[in-house]
Amino acid sequence: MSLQNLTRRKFLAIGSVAAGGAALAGYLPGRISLNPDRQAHWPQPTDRMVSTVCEMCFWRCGVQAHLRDGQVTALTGNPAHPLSRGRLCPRGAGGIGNLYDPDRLVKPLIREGERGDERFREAEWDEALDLVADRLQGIADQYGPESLAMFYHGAGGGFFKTLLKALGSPNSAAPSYAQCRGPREVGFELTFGEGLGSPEPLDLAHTHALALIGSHLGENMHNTQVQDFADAVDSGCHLIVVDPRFSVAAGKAEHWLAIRPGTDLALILGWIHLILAEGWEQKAFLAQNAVGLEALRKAVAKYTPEAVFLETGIRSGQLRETARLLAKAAPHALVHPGRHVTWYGDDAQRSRAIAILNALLGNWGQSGGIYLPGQMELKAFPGLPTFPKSKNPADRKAGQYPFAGSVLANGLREATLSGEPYPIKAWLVYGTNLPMVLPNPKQTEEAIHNLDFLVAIDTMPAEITGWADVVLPECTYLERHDDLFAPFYRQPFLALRQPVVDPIGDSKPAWWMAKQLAERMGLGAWFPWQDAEELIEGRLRASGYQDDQIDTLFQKGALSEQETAIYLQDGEDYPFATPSGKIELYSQQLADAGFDPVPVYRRPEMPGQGQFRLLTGRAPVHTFGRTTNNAVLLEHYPENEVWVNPAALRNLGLVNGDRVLLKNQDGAQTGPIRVRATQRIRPDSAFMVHGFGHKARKLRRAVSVGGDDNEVTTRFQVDPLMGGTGMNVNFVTLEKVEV
Ligand code: MGD
Ligand code: SF4
Repeated sequence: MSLQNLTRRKFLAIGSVAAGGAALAGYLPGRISLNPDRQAHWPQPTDRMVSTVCEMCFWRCGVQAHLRDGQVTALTGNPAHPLSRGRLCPRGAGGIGNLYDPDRLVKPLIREGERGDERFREAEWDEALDLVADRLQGIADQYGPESLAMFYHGAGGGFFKTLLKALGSPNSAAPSYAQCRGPREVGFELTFGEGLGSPEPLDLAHTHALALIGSHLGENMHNTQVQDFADAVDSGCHLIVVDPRFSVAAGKAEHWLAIRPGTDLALILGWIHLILAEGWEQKAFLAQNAVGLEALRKAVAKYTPEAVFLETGIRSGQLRETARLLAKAAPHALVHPGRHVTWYGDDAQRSRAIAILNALLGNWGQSGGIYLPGQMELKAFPGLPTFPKSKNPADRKAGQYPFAGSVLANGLREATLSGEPYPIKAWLVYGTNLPMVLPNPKQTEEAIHNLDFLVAIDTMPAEITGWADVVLPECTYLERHDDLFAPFYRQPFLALRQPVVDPIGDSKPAWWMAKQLAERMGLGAWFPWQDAEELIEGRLRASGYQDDQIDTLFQKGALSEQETAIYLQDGEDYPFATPSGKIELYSQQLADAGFDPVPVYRRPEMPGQGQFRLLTGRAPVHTFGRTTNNAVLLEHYPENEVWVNPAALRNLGLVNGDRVLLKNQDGAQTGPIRVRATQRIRPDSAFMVHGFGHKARKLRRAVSVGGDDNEVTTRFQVDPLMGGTGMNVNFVTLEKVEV
């Protein structure tokens, strides 16, 4: 593939298509009256502006909300916020569609029918909160506080996590760990002594050679990262894309490696072998900073180009050429660590191999490599009591998954099913749609049947709310405060989410709900502030910020410092937080725990005759299932499709546009989904965007639109190091649906 001209403007052009909520006018709920003239929604210099933080995904860019007559007419990027730099991605600009979604939850709901029937009556807050507090307290008294578990995704989850910890339960889990980036964190921790976090400290804009291994930047849209990526491509970075699918990024690449799915670890070990065999590694850097080079060399000797070709289908010439490109550009070269990496169950070891490869390129603390981020000071609210001692989390047996760094959502489900190591009797579910998130959705349903009580806190009547006993309606991110954000980043900053408009209906913010419940349960000491503003100001003052800085934060939405020393000086020592104090190319920790000290590739099961391996990904205008009822965004990507190679389709008598059911190896199936015949995918794989195919009837725009990959994700491979769920291990066949 030759390098194609990709300008930053073109790459981000899609942002302006959805920008400004211009497409919204036709979809507003009756209670909101906006000017039906679409042009009235374009940003105007006379608009009143309020700065806040986006929550359309978890990158958390700075937003400026444009207000006219008390209504949000447009959302644009906040120039004072280091993550948005004045720009939003399409989802950020389309957030207005979430705010004014007529299907939103606006009243507390109490179940009337069977669980899962989606039949509720509306209730006042006092009744709903009394009921929730009463049931949670009763269950904690009967089975112990650890019998309460929480699943969360998003900023407000922290308030409920505090509530559970105050009660004495350690069982709070975010699926963004074991179903997403957990293995990557573990692979990097084992190698460099620290994980990457979010936003990842990757100096993409300055890299001279970049390898993306299944990272579909541009489709997977994290605003700043895509801006940096576009800059790198603009400045002539050598781009290598490893993907069974010709992704958007592959379209810009110098080398597209259309790998056989499941064999990436063989490829990475092959690159490591070649770099070492040719002496292309950064010798001085490794001599100063790494241990285990000789053991690594020995362990990877078998991954010769010929052996790698047999597994991956990547020709030895291309393997050599791409290894050479990376090595020649080192240390300003980067192998992207990915984000959603739960694929095959060997994910922590694959991530560790990526970490090792980066170490050989010597890019730690280097321009165009992995930079050293800083963080602004942010102390806790003064005078909070310490949490009571609790049992160990219920998500694993003693000694299982020894490198897990967080509670496993799948583990809590398992404990709810088995009652081991102790019973889990109630779930609080905040902002995560478990039926579409945890693999093997039947198990989630069974676990819910085992519960005495389930409370869901959501903005939308998503699937999980249909299973709840009580639904508490949260207002959207544009109508509430959340706690402050102070991430690690190249330019340390603090950011503030604050309300732009009043909450619609009777919806309330998470901080208010958690405080109300805590006070009813005698746990008010952990919520000593009157409201979120007092919490925020208390933390800022405790951290030593002055009036003028606090004013700036409230006015501009962000307070930042100058970029700190993000690169190492020549020869500077770095204190790696591993047991040896060095980068561990060979891991004694892993050897001692009975795992491979250097990653070893093992061939995964391959699809049988007539089967396709199901691969999933993202669309630039959607975030999982949370945006697939958003009218603005649906206008740009209305429905997912299943990508299949035309050669494979011909054998099945199917053509482009046919509707099919995907059936998997266990007999599970999706709803009807349209076929997209495309040469851009290998004949052994099928690809679809995750987050469609909703079943919740009250999501009126999203219900039955497209297919839900999770319905055919009945199988998953658990990572033995850390308990993540590899989900790319399901095989599907296609069955035509007559329309
Ligand atoms: P979302 O689908 O974005 O994330 O999965 P989830 O954690 O479920 O949103 C979930 C819920 O949050 C929705 O019900 C939405 O209405 C609600 N919500 C939106 N905004 C708010 C808010 O402000 N407050 C509250 N209280 N609720 C809100 C993501 C997870 O799924 C992740 S991170 C990954 S990477 C995995 N991806 C994945 C996959 O690709 N395929 C399959 N099969 N499973 C997956 N599971 C994982
Ligand atoms: Fe919002 Fe897009 Fe930024 Fe995510 S990347 S926070 S959706 S603007």
